Amino acid sequence: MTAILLVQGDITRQSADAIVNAANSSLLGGGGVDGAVHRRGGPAILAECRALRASRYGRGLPVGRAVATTAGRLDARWVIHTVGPVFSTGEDRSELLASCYRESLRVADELGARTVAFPAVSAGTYGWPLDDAARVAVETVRAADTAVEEVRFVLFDERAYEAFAARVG
Ligand code: AR6
Repeated sequence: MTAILLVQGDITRQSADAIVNAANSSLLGGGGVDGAVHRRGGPAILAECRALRASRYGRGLPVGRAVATTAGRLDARWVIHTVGPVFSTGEDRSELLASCYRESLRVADELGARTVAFPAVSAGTYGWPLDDAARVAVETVRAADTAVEEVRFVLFDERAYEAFAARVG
């Protein structure tokens, strides 16, 4: 059984085996969680991301997938970068959002990570409504077959925290 914990705060201040980054396909940084991860984690993370772009992910990391790098100066062993879908009213992309959580946990299992901190993937720049982002996140983690012992959702503000709390119950 994976324990689910909720924390309000900045995910880059967390201590965990792995911290998940809400990245984009370029893997080369951005705003929100991504900006904070690279700012606080330092240049070693970007250097590994560039190496991934030069090798395995020449065309970028596809939406719904996940890949690990060093965590640099963060208080973690790894950063797991995942690319959430942009929210669409015309198309149901929730399976891609669920895939972000499943794939991140699969990568965590490969690494041997036992504690994993997640942000609310896609719920910022990518426009996913918070309540539904929380639903997909919590349902997917609950259904996942993983050796991760603790999933910690780190929510930036009270609104996000409350949305997740309503789902966790
Ligand atoms: N700690 C925890 N949560 C945060 C933090 C933080 N430091 N900063 C923001 N959030 P977003 P996305 C919350 O935009 O929607 C980037 O430019 C935020 O309030 O980080 O998946 C990437 O490079 C929201 O609830 O990720 C991509 O281009 C949630 O984290 C794109 O944005 C996710 O917001 C990804 O967009």
